[in-house]
Amino acid sequence: MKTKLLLIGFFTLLFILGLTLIQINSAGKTLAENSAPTNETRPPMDIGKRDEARKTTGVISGTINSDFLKKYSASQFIGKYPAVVYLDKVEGTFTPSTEPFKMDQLKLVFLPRVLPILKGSTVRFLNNDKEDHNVFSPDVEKFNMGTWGYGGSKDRVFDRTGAYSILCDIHPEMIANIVVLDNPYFALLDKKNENGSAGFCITNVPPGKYNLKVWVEKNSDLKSVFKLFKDKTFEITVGSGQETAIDINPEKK
Ligand SMILES: [Cu+2]
Repeated sequence: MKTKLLLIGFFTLLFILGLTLIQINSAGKTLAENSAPTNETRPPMDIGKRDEARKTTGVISGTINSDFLKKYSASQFIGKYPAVVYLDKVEGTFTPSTEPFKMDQLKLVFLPRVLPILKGSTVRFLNNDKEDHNVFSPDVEKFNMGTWGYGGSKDRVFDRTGAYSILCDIHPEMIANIVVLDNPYFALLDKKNENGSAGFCITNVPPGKYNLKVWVEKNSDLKSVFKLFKDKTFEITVGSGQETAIDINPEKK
């Protein structure tokens, strides 16, 4: 009888322990999902397509080692550097997603700070602040979308490639960037690595030889970094089913 009771007690404990572990695990996951950057822009691929893509395309995984990273921390820019790594001149026609990308205005900040998109994509500008905001850009097509208040939104299609500073004429400190690109092979420069470099990863790249370029926000104190990368290209060859690594240092000849 005593052994039976002990056994029941033991299994009940195991059961409770199991439940607690599951809870901790799912809580951890939610936390990670919440802190994930909001500007992951590509829609998810179904698994069959993804496996196929893995066999026929390649991945570029790189790091950028530059003094600029030593000066700036990604946290200054809400988790990501205001920089985009992209492939220049890739042949083919690319269809933008029909889903609009979102750029919010919250606590007097544009979110995300940098939004790279494929040409022809739509951006939905939101306002989740209790005060009015405006959206305008002095770049490329030059536009002013007007001013609106809490809960409102306006859409805009970006048909011309180039980098647009996104500003608000009510709050001069507000800034974001929309980088309109000719092809979908681009990535945001991600968080800082332990060695002081920053990482990026471009997936589903068709095999071939490419020129990789880096765009950096040209405003404020990043102007010098923008110039550093402006006319630089970095050659890279991508093989199918392979991951190609590249280490970029713009200061090195
Ligand atoms: Cu504003």
